[in-house]
Amino acid sequence: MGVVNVTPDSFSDGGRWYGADAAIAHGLELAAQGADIVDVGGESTRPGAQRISAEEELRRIGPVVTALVQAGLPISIDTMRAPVAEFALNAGAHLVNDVSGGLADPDMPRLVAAAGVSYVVMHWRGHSHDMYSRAVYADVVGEVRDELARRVDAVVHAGVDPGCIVVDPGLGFGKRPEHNWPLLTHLEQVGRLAGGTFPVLVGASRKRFLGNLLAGPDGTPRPFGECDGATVAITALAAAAGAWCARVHQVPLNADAVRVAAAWHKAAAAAAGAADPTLPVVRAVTGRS
Ligand code: PMM
Repeated sequence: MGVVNVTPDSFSDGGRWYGADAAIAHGLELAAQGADIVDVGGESTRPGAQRISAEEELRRIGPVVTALVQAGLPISIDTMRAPVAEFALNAGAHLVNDVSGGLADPDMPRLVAAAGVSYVVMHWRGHSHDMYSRAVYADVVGEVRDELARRVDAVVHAGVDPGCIVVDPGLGFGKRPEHNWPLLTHLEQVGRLAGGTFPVLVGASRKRFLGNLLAGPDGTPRPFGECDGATVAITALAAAAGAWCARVHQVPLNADAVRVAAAWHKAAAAAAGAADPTLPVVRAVTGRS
Protein backbone atom coordinates (compact mmCIF):
# COMPACT_ATOMS: atom_id res chain seq x y z
CA MET A 1 0.00 0.00 0.00
CA GLY A 2 1.54 3.28 -1.11
CA VAL A 3 0.76 6.43 0.88
CA VAL A 4 -0.43 9.75 -0.56
CA ASN A 5 -0.72 12.26 2.27
CA VAL A 6 -2.53 15.32 0.91
CA THR A 7 -1.50 17.31 3.97
CA PRO A 8 0.85 20.18 4.77
CA ASP A 9 1.99 18.58 8.04
CA SER A 10 2.26 14.75 8.02
CA PHE A 11 5.37 13.83 9.96
CA SER A 12 7.49 12.28 7.25
CA ASP A 13 6.26 13.81 4.01
CA GLY A 14 4.04 16.75 5.03
CA GLY A 15 3.64 19.27 2.23
CA ARG A 16 5.23 17.24 -0.55
CA TRP A 17 1.93 16.12 -2.10
CA TYR A 18 -0.31 18.85 -0.71
CA GLY A 19 -1.63 20.20 -4.01
CA ALA A 20 -4.08 18.00 -5.93
CA ASP A 21 -1.92 17.79 -9.06
CA ALA A 22 1.18 16.71 -7.12
CA ALA A 23 -0.86 14.19 -5.10
CA ILE A 24 -2.47 12.67 -8.21
CA ALA A 25 0.89 12.37 -9.97
CA HIS A 26 2.37 10.76 -6.86
CA GLY A 27 -0.49 8.22 -6.60
CA LEU A 28 0.01 7.24 -10.24
CA GLU A 29 3.75 6.93 -9.64
CA LEU A 30 3.26 4.67 -6.59
CA ALA A 31 0.95 2.36 -8.57
CA ALA A 32 3.44 2.23 -11.45
CA GLN A 33 6.16 1.33 -8.94
CA GLY A 34 4.20 -1.68 -7.71
CA ALA A 35 1.71 -0.53 -5.06
CA ASP A 36 -1.39 -2.78 -5.10
CA ILE A 37 -3.40 -0.14 -3.25
CA VAL A 38 -2.96 3.65 -2.99
CA ASP A 39 -3.99 5.10 0.39
CA VAL A 40 -5.16 8.72 0.18
CA GLY A 41 -5.44 10.78 3.36
CA GLY A 42 -6.20 14.46 4.04
CA GLU A 43 -5.73 14.70 7.80
CA SER A 44 -2.38 14.37 9.55
CA THR A 45 -2.29 12.07 12.59
CA ARG A 46 1.27 12.91 13.60
CA PRO A 47 1.78 13.12 17.38
CA GLY A 48 0.36 16.40 18.66
CA ALA A 49 -1.70 17.11 15.50
CA GLN A 50 -4.88 19.16 15.89
CA ARG A 51 -7.92 18.18 13.86
CA ILE A 52 -9.00 19.92 10.66
CA SER A 53 -12.63 20.39 9.59
CA ALA A 54 -14.47 17.79 7.50
CA GLU A 55 -14.85 20.43 4.77
CA GLU A 56 -11.09 20.97 4.61
CA GLU A 57 -10.44 17.22 4.60
CA LEU A 58 -12.90 16.78 1.71
CA ARG A 59 -11.37 19.69 -0.17
CA ARG A 60 -7.94 18.02 0.07
CA ILE A 61 -8.85 14.44 -0.85
CA GLY A 62 -11.79 14.99 -3.23
CA PRO A 63 -10.02 15.67 -6.55
CA VAL A 64 -7.25 13.18 -5.72
CA VAL A 65 -9.54 10.24 -4.98
CA THR A 66 -11.71 11.02 -8.00
CA ALA A 67 -8.77 11.21 -10.40
CA LEU A 68 -7.01 8.09 -9.09
CA VAL A 69 -10.21 6.01 -9.18
CA GLN A 70 -10.80 7.22 -12.74
CA ALA A 71 -7.27 6.10 -13.59
CA GLY A 72 -8.32 2.59 -12.49
CA LEU A 73 -6.27 2.36 -9.27
CA PRO A 74 -7.51 0.45 -6.19
CA ILE A 75 -7.94 3.32 -3.73
CA SER A 76 -8.06 3.28 0.04
CA ILE A 77 -9.39 6.34 1.88
CA ASP A 78 -7.51 7.10 5.11
CA THR A 79 -10.10 8.91 7.22
CA MET A 80 -11.85 8.79 10.58
CA ARG A 81 -14.89 10.64 9.23
CA ALA A 82 -17.93 8.95 7.70
CA PRO A 83 -18.82 11.85 5.34
CA VAL A 84 -15.27 11.80 3.91
CA ALA A 85 -15.37 8.01 3.51
CA GLU A 86 -18.81 8.32 1.91
CA PHE A 87 -17.52 10.77 -0.67
CA ALA A 88 -14.61 8.48 -1.51
CA LEU A 89 -16.80 5.37 -1.71
CA ASN A 90 -19.25 7.16 -4.01
CA ALA A 91 -16.28 8.10 -6.17
CA GLY A 92 -15.31 4.40 -6.34
CA ALA A 93 -12.78 3.85 -3.52
CA HIS A 94 -12.28 0.18 -2.61
CA LEU A 95 -11.30 0.26 1.05
CA VAL A 96 -11.78 2.42 4.13
CA ASN A 97 -8.69 2.84 6.34
CA ASP A 98 -9.98 4.16 9.66
CA VAL A 99 -7.14 4.70 12.16
CA SER A 100 -9.72 5.02 14.93
CA GLY A 101 -11.26 1.61 14.19
CA GLY A 102 -14.73 3.18 14.14
CA LEU A 103 -14.32 5.03 17.46
CA ALA A 104 -13.98 8.59 16.16
CA ASP A 105 -17.19 8.61 14.11
CA PRO A 106 -19.94 6.20 15.19
CA ASP A 107 -21.52 6.42 11.70
CA MET A 108 -18.45 4.89 10.04
CA PRO A 109 -19.08 1.14 10.64
CA ARG A 110 -22.66 1.36 9.30
CA LEU A 111 -21.46 3.24 6.23
CA VAL A 112 -18.75 0.65 5.52
CA ALA A 113 -21.25 -2.18 6.10
CA ALA A 114 -23.71 -0.70 3.60
CA ALA A 115 -20.95 -0.23 1.00
CA GLY A 116 -19.68 -3.81 1.48
CA VAL A 117 -16.03 -2.75 1.10
CA SER A 118 -12.92 -3.78 3.03
CA TYR A 119 -12.37 -1.99 6.33
CA VAL A 120 -9.03 -1.48 8.11
CA VAL A 121 -9.75 -1.43 11.85
CA MET A 122 -6.71 0.01 13.59
CA HIS A 123 -5.94 -0.09 17.33
CA TRP A 124 -6.41 3.46 18.67
CA ARG A 125 -6.95 4.98 22.07
CA GLY A 126 -7.69 8.57 21.15
CA HIS A 127 -6.84 11.58 19.00
CA SER A 128 -3.26 12.58 18.24
CA HIS A 129 -3.08 15.84 20.22
CA ASP A 130 -2.43 13.92 23.46
CA MET A 131 -1.95 10.32 22.33
CA TYR A 132 1.15 9.64 24.42
CA SER A 133 -0.77 10.21 27.64
CA ARG A 134 -2.57 6.95 26.79
CA ALA A 135 0.62 5.00 25.99
CA VAL A 136 0.50 2.99 29.19
CA TYR A 137 0.46 -0.81 28.94
CA ALA A 138 1.23 -3.68 31.31
CA ASP A 139 0.98 -6.24 28.48
CA VAL A 140 0.92 -4.36 25.18
CA VAL A 141 0.20 -7.37 22.93
CA GLY A 142 -2.60 -8.67 25.18
CA GLU A 143 -4.20 -5.24 25.61
CA VAL A 144 -4.01 -4.34 21.92
CA ARG A 145 -5.55 -7.71 21.02
CA ASP A 146 -8.35 -7.32 23.58
CA GLU A 147 -9.13 -3.76 22.48
CA LEU A 148 -8.98 -4.71 18.77
CA ALA A 149 -11.28 -7.69 19.42
CA ARG A 150 -13.82 -5.34 21.03
CA ARG A 151 -13.67 -3.02 18.01
CA VAL A 152 -14.08 -5.95 15.61
CA ASP A 153 -17.14 -7.12 17.60
CA ALA A 154 -18.58 -3.61 17.47
CA VAL A 155 -18.15 -3.15 13.72
CA VAL A 156 -19.51 -6.63 13.00
CA HIS A 157 -22.47 -5.77 15.23
CA ALA A 158 -22.98 -2.67 13.04
CA GLY A 159 -23.20 -4.96 10.00
CA VAL A 160 -19.64 -5.16 8.62
CA ASP A 161 -18.92 -8.57 7.04
CA PRO A 162 -16.07 -10.16 9.07
CA GLY A 163 -14.57 -11.24 5.73
CA CYS A 164 -14.03 -7.55 4.88
CA ILE A 165 -12.09 -6.70 8.06
CA VAL A 166 -8.34 -6.05 8.15
CA VAL A 167 -6.78 -5.34 11.57
CA ASP A 168 -3.81 -3.10 12.35
CA PRO A 169 -1.85 -2.80 15.64
CA GLY A 170 -1.54 0.98 15.11
CA LEU A 171 2.23 1.37 15.48
CA GLY A 172 3.08 4.73 17.06
CA PHE A 173 -0.55 5.60 17.83
CA GLY A 174 -0.57 5.92 21.61
CA LYS A 175 2.50 3.67 21.60
CA ARG A 176 6.12 4.35 22.42
CA PRO A 177 9.02 2.48 20.74
CA GLU A 178 9.06 -0.17 23.46
CA HIS A 179 5.40 -0.92 22.63
CA ASN A 180 5.83 -1.12 18.84
CA TRP A 181 8.50 -3.84 18.83
CA PRO A 182 6.54 -6.55 20.70
CA LEU A 183 3.54 -5.87 18.47
CA LEU A 184 5.71 -6.40 15.39
CA THR A 185 7.05 -9.68 16.74
CA HIS A 186 3.50 -10.93 17.51
CA LEU A 187 1.69 -10.08 14.26
CA GLU A 188 0.12 -13.50 13.95
CA GLN A 189 -1.42 -13.15 17.42
CA VAL A 190 -2.59 -9.61 16.57
CA GLY A 191 -4.62 -11.07 13.68
CA ARG A 192 -5.92 -14.02 15.70
CA LEU A 193 -8.71 -12.50 17.79
CA ALA A 194 -11.63 -14.00 19.67
CA GLY A 195 -13.96 -13.43 16.70
CA GLY A 196 -11.70 -15.10 14.10
CA THR A 197 -8.46 -14.68 12.18
CA PHE A 198 -8.03 -11.46 10.22
CA PRO A 199 -5.50 -10.13 7.69
CA VAL A 200 -3.03 -7.73 9.33
CA LEU A 201 -1.85 -4.37 7.99
CA VAL A 202 1.46 -2.95 9.26
CA GLY A 203 2.16 0.80 9.18
CA ALA A 204 5.78 1.20 10.28
CA SER A 205 6.99 3.34 7.39
CA ARG A 206 9.35 6.15 8.47
CA LYS A 207 7.91 6.20 11.97
CA ARG A 208 9.75 7.81 14.82
CA PHE A 209 10.69 4.51 16.50
CA LEU A 210 12.81 3.66 13.43
CA GLY A 211 14.56 7.04 13.60
CA ASN A 212 15.25 6.36 17.29
CA LEU A 213 16.62 2.89 16.53
CA LEU A 214 19.00 4.33 13.93
CA ALA A 215 20.04 7.34 16.04
CA GLY A 216 23.60 8.62 15.69
CA PRO A 217 26.26 8.20 18.40
CA ASP A 218 25.11 11.47 20.01
CA GLY A 219 21.54 10.15 20.23
CA THR A 220 20.14 12.34 17.43
CA PRO A 221 17.32 10.38 15.74
CA ARG A 222 17.86 9.52 12.06
CA PRO A 223 15.72 11.88 9.87
CA PHE A 224 12.47 10.36 8.53
CA GLY A 225 13.55 10.29 4.90
CA GLU A 226 16.62 8.21 5.81
CA CYS A 227 14.60 5.46 7.48
CA ASP A 228 13.47 3.73 4.28
CA GLY A 229 16.03 0.93 4.64
CA ALA A 230 14.66 0.13 8.09
CA THR A 231 11.12 0.27 6.69
CA VAL A 232 12.04 -2.24 3.98
CA ALA A 233 13.49 -4.55 6.64
CA ILE A 234 10.25 -4.37 8.64
CA THR A 235 8.21 -5.01 5.49
CA ALA A 236 10.23 -8.15 4.70
CA LEU A 237 10.01 -9.46 8.25
CA ALA A 238 6.31 -8.62 8.59
CA ALA A 239 5.39 -10.15 5.23
CA ALA A 240 7.43 -13.27 6.04
CA ALA A 241 5.48 -13.46 9.30
CA GLY A 242 2.23 -13.44 7.29
CA ALA A 243 1.20 -9.76 7.29
CA TRP A 244 -1.37 -8.99 4.59
CA CYS A 245 -0.22 -5.47 3.78
CA ALA A 246 2.57 -2.99 4.45
CA ARG A 247 1.59 0.69 4.26
CA VAL A 248 4.67 2.58 3.01
CA HIS A 249 5.79 5.95 1.65
CA GLN A 250 8.47 4.59 -0.70
CA VAL A 251 7.17 1.72 -2.83
CA PRO A 252 9.84 0.12 -5.08
CA LEU A 253 12.09 -1.51 -2.47
CA ASN A 254 9.14 -2.44 -0.24
CA ALA A 255 7.40 -4.13 -3.20
CA ASP A 256 10.61 -6.13 -3.75
CA ALA A 257 10.64 -7.08 -0.06
CA VAL A 258 7.06 -8.40 -0.32
CA ARG A 259 8.04 -10.53 -3.33
CA VAL A 260 11.05 -11.91 -1.49
CA ALA A 261 8.84 -12.79 1.49
CA ALA A 262 6.30 -14.52 -0.78
CA ALA A 263 9.08 -16.66 -2.33
CA TRP A 264 10.40 -17.38 1.17
CA HIS A 265 6.95 -18.55 2.31
CA LYS A 266 6.50 -20.69 -0.77
CA ALA A 267 9.89 -22.40 -0.39
CA ALA A 268 9.33 -22.99 3.33
CA ALA A 269 5.92 -24.52 2.64
CA ALA A 270 7.28 -26.72 -0.17
CA ALA A 271 10.05 -27.99 2.13
CA ALA A 272 7.42 -28.81 4.76
CA GLY A 273 5.22 -30.54 2.16
CA ALA A 274 2.37 -28.05 2.69
CA ALA A 275 0.11 -26.43 0.07
CA ASP A 276 1.33 -23.24 -1.65
CA PRO A 277 0.58 -20.52 0.90
CA THR A 278 0.42 -17.68 -1.66
CA LEU A 279 -0.14 -14.54 0.38
CA PRO A 280 -3.60 -13.01 -0.10
CA VAL A 281 -1.93 -9.72 -0.99
CA VAL A 282 -4.83 -7.89 -2.59
CA ARG A 283 -7.66 -10.39 -2.80
CA ALA A 284 -9.75 -8.75 -0.10
CA VAL A 285 -9.67 -5.49 -2.03
CA THR A 286 -9.62 -6.36 -5.69
CA GLY A 287 -10.76 -9.97 -5.84
CA ARG A 288 -7.31 -10.95 -7.13
CA SER A 289 -4.64 -12.91 -5.21
N1 PMM B 1 -0.18 5.49 10.11
C1 PMM B 1 -0.39 6.75 9.67
C2 PMM B 1 -1.53 7.08 8.92
N2 PMM B 1 -2.44 6.13 8.59
N3 PMM B 1 -3.16 3.90 8.68
C3 PMM B 1 -3.00 2.65 9.12
N4 PMM B 1 -3.92 1.70 8.82
N5 PMM B 1 -1.92 2.28 9.87
C4 PMM B 1 -0.96 3.17 10.23
O1 PMM B 1 -0.01 2.79 10.95
C5 PMM B 1 -1.10 4.52 9.79
C6 PMM B 1 -2.24 4.85 9.01
C7 PMM B 1 0.59 7.82 10.04
O2 PMM B 1 1.68 7.83 9.16
P1 PMM B 1 1.90 8.97 8.01
O3 PMM B 1 1.36 10.28 8.56
O4 PMM B 1 3.34 9.02 7.75
O5 PMM B 1 1.14 8.53 6.82
